[in-house]
Amino acid sequence: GTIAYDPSRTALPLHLRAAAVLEAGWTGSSTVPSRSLYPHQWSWDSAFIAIGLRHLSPLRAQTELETLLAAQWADGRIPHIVFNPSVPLDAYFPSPDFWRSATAGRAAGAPRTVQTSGIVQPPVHALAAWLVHLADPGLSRARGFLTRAYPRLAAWHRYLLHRRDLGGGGLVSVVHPWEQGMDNSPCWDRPLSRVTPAPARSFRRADLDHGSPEGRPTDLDYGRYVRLAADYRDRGYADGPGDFMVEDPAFNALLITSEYALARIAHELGAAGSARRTRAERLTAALVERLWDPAAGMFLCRDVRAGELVPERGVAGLVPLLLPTLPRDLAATLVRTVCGPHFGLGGSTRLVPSYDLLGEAFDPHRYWRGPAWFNTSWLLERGLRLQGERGRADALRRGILHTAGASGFAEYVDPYTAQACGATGFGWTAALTLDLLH
Ligand code: 9YW
Repeated sequence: GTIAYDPSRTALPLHLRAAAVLEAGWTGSSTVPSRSLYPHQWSWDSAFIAIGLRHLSPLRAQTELETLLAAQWADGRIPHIVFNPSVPLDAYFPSPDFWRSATAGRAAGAPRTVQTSGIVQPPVHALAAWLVHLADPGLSRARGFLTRAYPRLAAWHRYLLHRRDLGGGGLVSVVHPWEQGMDNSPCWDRPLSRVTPAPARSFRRADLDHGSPEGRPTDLDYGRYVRLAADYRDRGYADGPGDFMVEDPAFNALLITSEYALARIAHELGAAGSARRTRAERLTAALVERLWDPAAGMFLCRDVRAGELVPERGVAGLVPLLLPTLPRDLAATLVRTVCGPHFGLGGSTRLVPSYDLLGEAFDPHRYWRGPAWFNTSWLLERGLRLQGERGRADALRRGILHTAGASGFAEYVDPYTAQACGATGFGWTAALTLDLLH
């Protein structure tokens, strides 16, 4: 084959290499997660990418979020993919002709001018908008960035809190593993086992053209993903009880973190943020009440259909370290769990694995079933710092920067050897590297 010039692998300083990755992924209005594997705009990728992009170009970072927000549905949902019309249909599955947002999503208020998926991803956006604003408040005010973003972000949170409280306990449920963002985490195995897979021959996976099968979800997983998404679509993307409903600790902790950011945004715009802060505290209490597992020493997922916690330790259960009103003893327990045998931070691992090192389903190379990812490590770095764990946060920061550079900004890495897996030149890996360098 040909040897392509790959700026992510040269001897340039880390920040220039990271900047080159983001430059290569910029389409003119947003950034692709990966040119090969993910050639459209992804919702939580864009939030993380904007957080890094703000250090290179605050204007581009604002534009990244504005492009995503422009695809918001009238019911408030922010779709997990905004499709690029100039990319061939068969470059990614499921493509726009699967989701049929403009027709199937009409009642839910899907946009007419742009094609999107109909599910969502974790709400990192208000946090991203606030951090982007802080990078250049003068430009942000001059462009009315927050004035325009605020009502959309508020409607997004309203959608989640009012349409997605399927468990009735105040927390948000995801209705598809793709919504939580950790597609094939072992945490979904049990709730997914109730879903009848769509026949393998009824769809064609495009991911296997680019990624190696051992590092990707299985065909059986995909059959279930397709079935769940098609059923949701065929119900007109209306929200209500379904086969798969899970309250996830990372999704909800990110909503709470973004609710605090919305309080700050409201204050910047001259409104009161106190009601949002009170709500964030109430949600934190609900998270503890519904998802904390004292025996595991961490948060677990709640399978709403079965009415029980899922006995699997995923990295999502550590993300509530981000929450400022987490009870002290729980925060201390979480820190012990991150550094203990199940996640190994500072011992056997330098980045945090996506799943329990001692879990039965652990696989160091298969996507969200063990490999370490950079967005979750970035969130935990922030969480450790917030909880006053400066030494551990500094060590994790060094681990992220070293591994990102050495792996060519990999999508994910083997948590023990740091060997690169999936795509290289990956958007949020480069963006969050830039953020940690600042
Ligand atoms: C897929 C884009 C997305 C991420 C998800 C990740 C993966 C899409 O890629 O999902 O085809 O599997 O799991 O979190 O947003 O980077």
